[in-house]
Order: sequence, then structure tokens, then C-alpha cells
Amino acid sequence: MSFQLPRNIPNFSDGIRKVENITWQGFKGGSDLPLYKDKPWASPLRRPRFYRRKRSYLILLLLTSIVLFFRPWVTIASRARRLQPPQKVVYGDSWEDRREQIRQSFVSSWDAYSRDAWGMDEYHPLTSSGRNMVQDGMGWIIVDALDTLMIMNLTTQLEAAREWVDTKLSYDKDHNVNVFETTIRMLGGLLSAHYLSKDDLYLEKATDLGNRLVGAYDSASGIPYASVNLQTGQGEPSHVDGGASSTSEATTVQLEMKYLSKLTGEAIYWKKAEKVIQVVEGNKAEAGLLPIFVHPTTGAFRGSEIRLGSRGDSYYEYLLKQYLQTNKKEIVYKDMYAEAMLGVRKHLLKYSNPNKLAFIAELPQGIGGPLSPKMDHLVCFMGGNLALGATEGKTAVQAKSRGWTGQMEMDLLLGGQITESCFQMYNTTATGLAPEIVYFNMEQDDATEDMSINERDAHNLQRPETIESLFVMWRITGDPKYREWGWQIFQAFEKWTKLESGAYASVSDVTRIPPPPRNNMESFWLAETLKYLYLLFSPIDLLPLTDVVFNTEAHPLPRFDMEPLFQTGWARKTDDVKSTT
Ligand code: DMJ
Repeated sequence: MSFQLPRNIPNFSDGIRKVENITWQGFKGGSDLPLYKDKPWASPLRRPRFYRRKRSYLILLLLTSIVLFFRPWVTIASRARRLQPPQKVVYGDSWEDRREQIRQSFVSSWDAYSRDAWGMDEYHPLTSSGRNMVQDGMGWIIVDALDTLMIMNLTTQLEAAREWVDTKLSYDKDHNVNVFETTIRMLGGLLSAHYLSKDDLYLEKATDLGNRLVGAYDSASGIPYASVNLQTGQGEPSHVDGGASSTSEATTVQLEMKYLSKLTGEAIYWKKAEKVIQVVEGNKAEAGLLPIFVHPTTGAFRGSEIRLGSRGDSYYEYLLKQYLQTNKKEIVYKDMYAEAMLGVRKHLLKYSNPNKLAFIAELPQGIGGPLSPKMDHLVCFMGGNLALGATEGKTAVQAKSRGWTGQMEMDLLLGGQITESCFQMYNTTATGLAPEIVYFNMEQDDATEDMSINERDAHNLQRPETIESLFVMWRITGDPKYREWGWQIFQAFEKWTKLESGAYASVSDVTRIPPPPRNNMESFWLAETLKYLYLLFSPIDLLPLTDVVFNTEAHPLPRFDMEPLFQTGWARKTDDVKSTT
């Protein structure tokens, strides 16, 4: 079968030639970022290479002798190693070769899934089996991967996937599903597939699903319940957390619902989604930083815990992206985003010791309470998000030519710093894979490690956030170090998460060699991690950041004009906006 490429998807081979001819004036070597971190051996404080090598041999000899002598008593004191320079780059693989290797990893993952668990919602690669979340499945893996199949031009695989969607996929299930996950993965996946292919099948399925999801918003406040029954449309409060919904879940459905309105001309999805932001904004959270639970009945926050990791993260992503989605007309979201980023700087941004890595900490008891130096890998989307907020999708060179402010410069710089810290979450472990959570060292002590890992947090689910930031930073700055870092991470995935069967699996401990595999492959491995890796090595005019917004599951959706169908249906009461300064 064939599908039509949208106008921004160029002929691949042409595109590759184009990107390799581009000269990134003003960004050679990332001159905006600290040199010693980019190129550890280029610092003027370092001694010449020959001396370093000799000294290294001596140190190695000494350490080997000590270890051999004391071996029975040696224990591993820390689970994260010292900061390392990025691994030596092996030249010879062109960007195009690397992109093809990433495509082959996708094919291998997809073939294994197709062989072992075709059509099932979960894939268990160790037992070569799968499981459905609802009877006969809801397309969890297939629908989430449709647009990656298109972007990678995998037409045979896409044909089978489309056939499954056409003949097997039904959302008419008497079953409760998570509203957020179903929206970002299924609705987002179908809408993106429609955007890229213009195939009406995907829009029909998306509209059917959207109609089943809207019932979730019929709460007293308009905040969606955590779950909804797909057959009855009845919302269901969370069974834990006092029935409260996650803040990030309630506020990360807007891009999908609004685009569905745009495509169908039906305002209902738009209004339901928009109302959620109006309600949370009405709580006037200090410094624009929202507690991580919100009650669907009252619309009030539950508790005071603040973080940009789980349950908080994508609220901040969708503020910015809602502003971008409707061609920068909805200033209300830009204002809220700017306020929140000031709040992040004032209350959450810290630098570790000894290497001053930037990280975004947590406030378990809210503003004014003690700070926790914990950072989820989930927070790593913030590197790219800050850069995207600074240039609004343009390259930094383009953005700096007009209306560039000090704040934008600072946000771009911070985006680079957070991305680097996230890269170090990979670069400092034995496997080169990041754990789920790290704790940064804020003490002024003699510690040699900037971060440590608790045993319970040492797993890796093949999450995308760091790769996502590397992709956005590369697109915006043109600094090739982001591609090199992405390549290093990809090689660690190849080395430690690929099974003999060709499948890829999560691992349970990134500090162990070899890391024990887990019997799971998340759908976002195909939908996000491999897609962002592929785009990192693709031409920059493939899905330009000036034309699309990626939803939080990496499904590209177009930017569009609201008029004449829709308008922002609410306004902030500016008098009430709390200052963060
Ligand atoms: C994905 O479902 C989305 O990226 C979401 O925003 C966060 N969690 C996973 C990936 O880690």
C-alpha cells in the first residue's frame, strides 16, 4: 500500500545531502555552553595528552595493586561512577549510516513483537508472549507506532498495521481505561497517523475514541476523572489518592482534543480540554508551580507536593505547546509557561557538587518546605522544552536575529545544561544506561560523585526524555555533540537491552553488568525513543519544529490557526497573577 507524505517530509536521500551541507554559523562547538564540559580535554587547565597518559598508567598500576591486595574487603561504595568524558567517538559511521542502524533496531523490535504478540497491548519479550489490557486489545503498541512506521518509511510493516486497525481495532469495550494514557498514546497516535498519511481510517477511529473519552470530563469541576469506561463513557475517579487525578494527566490531553476539534469542526473536545487549564489556573498556585494532584469534584489541589517528574511533568510541556499549536495566538499559555519557568528557577533549580550539574529538584511539602535533590528521568524532557520555549522552534541563529531577550538566552542555556545532566545520568553508570531516578549531591563535601542511585530506582524502561531533549537541542543549536551523545546512548541500548531473539527489553539494574532484563517492552520504545533517535540523525527539514508540535508521546501534530472555528474561551484575571520575583 502507499500513503501520501505530508509536505514537510522530504525525500530522505535528498534531505541527508542537504543537512550535511549546512554550516551552523555561530554555533561551532556550542560556544554558548561551558567548554570544559563539552570537551574535557580541551580545557586550558588540563595537562598535555602524553603526560596524562603516563600518569594514567601509573595510577592504573597503583589501583590494580591495591584492588588485588585488598580484594576480599572491597565493596562497591557507590552505585554511580564519577563523571566521565563521553566515550570516544568512532568515526566512520555517517549520520545516514547511524540513522539506518536505528531504523534496523526499530525493525528488529517490531518483527519480534509481530512474531510473538501481534495485536496485543503488552509485549513480554522474555517469554515471547503478550497480554491485552482490554478484551481483544486496544492497539496499545500498534497504534502508538503507526507514525514511526510512516516516518521511517516502513511500508510493508505499515500495511499490516493499517490492516489490523481497519479490521480488528474497536474501542467499544466495557472497560475502564486511563484517560491520559489513552489520549496521548491512542488518540495522539491516530491523529498523528492521519496527519502524516491523510488516511481517513485513522481520523474515523480517532473521532470514535474521542467521543468515548469526553465522558471523563463530566465531573463537577471539569477536571477529568482518572479513568473512563469506553462503552458507557462514564468517568471513574482514581481508586487511590483520595480520588484525585494526577495534575499532569489532567493537563496533558489538550493538544490531542483541540486538534480533534480542528479536524472535525466539533467544539466539544476543545471546550472540555480548555476548561481543565482554566480550572487549575483558577487555583492561583504560587509561582506557577502546581501540586501534583487535583480533585475532579472541587477542582482544588490535593496536598502541596511539587515536582516536574511523575504526575507533574507534562503540565509544563503542554503550556508551551498549546501556545505553539495554535500559531502563537493564545498568549495566556505563554504567560503561564513563563511564570512557571521563573518559578522553576527560583524554587527548584539547583547545581550539584562537585561538577555543578544543573538539576530540577522536588518540593515534597510545597514551596517553603524542605527540598529533595531527587530527579526522575521523566524530568529530562525539560532540556528540550526550555530550548523550544526560547526559540519557539526556530534555530537559535534564526531566533537570535530578531527580538532575542536575555531571558531567552538564559532558557536556551539552561536547556543545554539540563540536557547535559541527563546525558550524564547515562554516561556515569556501568552500562551507559540511565536509571529511573537519581539523587544529586548538594553537599559541600569531598564526594566525588554528582549523583547516586538507590537500588529500587536502578531500572531502565527505555524511556525517551533524554533523547527527546538531545533531538530538540540538536535541531535548535546545530551542535553535533548532541548527536554524538545520542549515538552513545543508542549503543548502550543496543548492547544491553537487545535480546538474542531480536526483541528489546527493559532492564532492572543499570549498575550491573550485564543488567538483568525485565519481561517488558514499553510501547514508547517504538513511539518515542527510537523515533526521536531516528529524527536526531535525520534532515532538519523532516518535521520542522517551526511547523509541528510533538505531543508528549512524540506524535507530531501540525500547528494550525484557530480562526474562524475556535477561540480561546477564557482569560486570566491578571490582577490575581502571583509574582515570582
Ligand atoms: C510516555 O508515555 C510519555 O512521554 C509521558 O509524557 C511520560 N511517560 C512516558 C515515557 O517515559
